Amino acid sequence: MTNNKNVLNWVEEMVALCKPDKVVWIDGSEKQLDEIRNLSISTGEMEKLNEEKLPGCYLHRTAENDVARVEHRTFICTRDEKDAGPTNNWEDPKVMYEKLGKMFDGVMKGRTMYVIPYCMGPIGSKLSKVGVELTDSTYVVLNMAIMTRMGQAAFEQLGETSNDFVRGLHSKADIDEENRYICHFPEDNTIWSINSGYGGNVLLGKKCFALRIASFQGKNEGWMAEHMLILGIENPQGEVKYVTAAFPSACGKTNLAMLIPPEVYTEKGYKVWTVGDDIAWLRIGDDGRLWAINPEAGFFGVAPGTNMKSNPNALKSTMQGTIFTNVVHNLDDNTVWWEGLDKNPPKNAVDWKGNKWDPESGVKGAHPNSRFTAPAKNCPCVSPEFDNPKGVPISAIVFGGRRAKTAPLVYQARDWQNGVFVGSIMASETTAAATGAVGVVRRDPMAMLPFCGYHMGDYWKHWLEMGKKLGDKAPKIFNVNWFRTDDEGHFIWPGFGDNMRVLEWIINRCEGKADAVETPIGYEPKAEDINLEGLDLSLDTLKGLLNVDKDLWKEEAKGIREFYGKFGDRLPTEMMDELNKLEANLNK
Ligand code: GTP
Ligand code: SPV
Ligand code: MN
Repeated sequence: MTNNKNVLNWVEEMVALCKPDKVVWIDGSEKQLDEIRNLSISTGEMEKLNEEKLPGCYLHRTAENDVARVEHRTFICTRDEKDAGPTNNWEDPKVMYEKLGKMFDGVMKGRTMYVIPYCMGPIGSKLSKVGVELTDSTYVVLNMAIMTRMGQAAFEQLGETSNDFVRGLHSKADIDEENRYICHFPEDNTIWSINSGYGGNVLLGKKCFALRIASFQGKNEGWMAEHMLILGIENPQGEVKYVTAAFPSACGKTNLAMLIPPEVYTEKGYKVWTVGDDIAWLRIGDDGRLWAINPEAGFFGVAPGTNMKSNPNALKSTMQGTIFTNVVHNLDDNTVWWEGLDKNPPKNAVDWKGNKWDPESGVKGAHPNSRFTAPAKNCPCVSPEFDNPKGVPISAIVFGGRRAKTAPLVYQARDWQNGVFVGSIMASETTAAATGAVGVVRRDPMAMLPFCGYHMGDYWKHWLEMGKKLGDKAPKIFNVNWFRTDDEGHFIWPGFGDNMRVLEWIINRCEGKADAVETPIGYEPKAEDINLEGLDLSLDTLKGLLNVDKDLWKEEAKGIREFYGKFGDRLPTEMMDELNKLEANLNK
C-alpha cells in the first residue's frame, strides 16, 4: 500500500516485536471493512443490530474493568521529566519502552495485526496530519474507520518519503487493569497503549494523537490542538460566525455543537452548523485570523441523556453505520437503549455487562460512559465546511465547565491575556468519562488537564504567544456555565437548545452589537440583553445566574493561587499578574 520506507521499516520492527500470526493492511475499502465486520460478529466482538431499524449498526461491550479513560495510567514520556510538567504522569522513555517492550513481546502470537493508516483532518489539507495505528482489535479498526479518514488516502497524504507520521501501537492483550498503560513519547511521535479496549485509550488518533501529541507539535510548530467543539451560527442574513468551545469530558460539547435553537430563533432563520464536537486544530491563516479544522470524521459521543428532545441531531447521527458501546441491548427488536433515551426501557433486555436486565431493578442498564461512534456525515446539521481544507475562521473561544455554584452563566474576558487566565482557572466536577470519583470539583485548565502533552506552564505561554501573533484579530474569549444548581440540586438554566440565547450575546459582543457590565471577573451581559422570549425563566432568576458571589470568588482565588504554585518558574508572570488583578478587584 505504500513505498514509504519510514512506515515499512517501523511496521517491520513492530511485527518482529509483537509476533502476530498475520498482518493485514487496512485499505479503507467497504469490501475489506465488511470482512472485518463479519469476523467481529463471528468472534463475538460485535453484535449486528436490526438492519431495518439501525442499518449498518453494531453493538459492542467492553470488559467490565475497561469502560473509560484511565488518567492514572496515562503517561507523557519526555526525556526530561520537567517537560511533562506537574499535571502529567511521567516516566523516562527508555524505562517505559523497555517495560512495555517486554509486555508487547509476542503479545500478538495467535492474533492478527491490523495496520491502520489514517489522516486527522481533511485529505489534502495542509493542516492535516497522518498516523498509523497497529492493533490486534477489530473493534479499533471499525471505530477508526468512522472516526478518521482511514485507508489508502492517508498514505497518499503522507507521501513516499515523509517521516512525519505518528506511530501508534496498541494491543488489547489481557485487559489487565494493573498493567494497563497509555504512553506517549512526544519527542518520537509515538504512542504505545496496552491492556485496554476502551475508546479514549485505544482509538489512538483521538485523544492520544489529536490532543496529547498534537498539542506538543503545535507548541513547536506554532499552532494549537484543543479539546474544543467547533460550531457555526448562521443569522437570518445567511452570515455564519464560528465559535469554538472547550468543556471538560461529558460537560456538553457534543450537545452544544449540534444545538437546535429555540423557535424564537428558528422562525427568524437562525441555524447552527456542526464542524466538530470534541477536538479543534487551530492555526493563524494568511489573513491573520485564527482558523480551525476538526481533525476527526466522526463523533464518539456520550449515549446516556441523548434523546429526541436534548439532542435530536446526535440521535439521528446514530441511526446508521454506528457502533454502540456498553449500552442496553433490546432483545425484542434487536435495537439499543440507554438511560435518558425515552421513558420506555425494554423489558426483554441485556445490560452493558451482558447480563439479563430488569429495568425495575434500580440498576442502570447502560454504563454512564456508554458511547456511540457515529459518522459525522450522518449529522443533519453537519457544516458544509466540514471537509474544507482551509477550515473555518473563529470569532469566539468559549470555556466552560460544570460548577454548581461560583461560575456565572456567562462572562467575557477583558482581553486575550485575561482570557488565557480565565481558561487556566477552569474547574469542573469530574464525570464518568474517566475512571475515579464523579462529581468532585477539580482544576481543568482549558479542559486540557488530561490531554496536554507537555508542561502546562509552557502551554499557557504558548497561548499567550498565539495571542500576541493574532493581535487585534484574536477571537474574543468567554466563559459559560450551564450547570448552576438551586438548593435542591436542580439545574437552574434550561441548557441545551436554550444555550443559543447565550451564544447570541457572545456573537453580538464579537460584533460590537451588545453592551456589557464590568464585574470583578470580567464583562457580563445586562440581564435584559439575554433573550428570554418563549422561556419560562424570570429576569430575577437570570440575574441570580449572572451573580458573582465575592466570598465564593475569594475562596476560588485562594484555590487558584495554590494550583498555580505547582508550576514554579514555568508559570508565565502574566498569569500571576492576572490573579493579582482578580484579587484586587474582589477586595475593592
Ligand atoms: P466528551 O465526549 O466526553 O468530551 O463529552 P461532551 O463534552 O461532548 O459532553 P456531551 O455533550 O456528551 O454531554 C454530556 C452530558 O451533559 C450529557 O448527559 C448531557 O445530557 C449533559 N448536558 C449537555 N449539555 C447540557 C446543558 O446545556 N445542560 C445540562 N443540564 N446538561 C447538559
Ligand atoms: C472524553 O473523555 O473527553 C471523550 C471520550 O471525548 S474519550 O475518547 O474516551 O476520551
Ligand atoms: Mn472529549
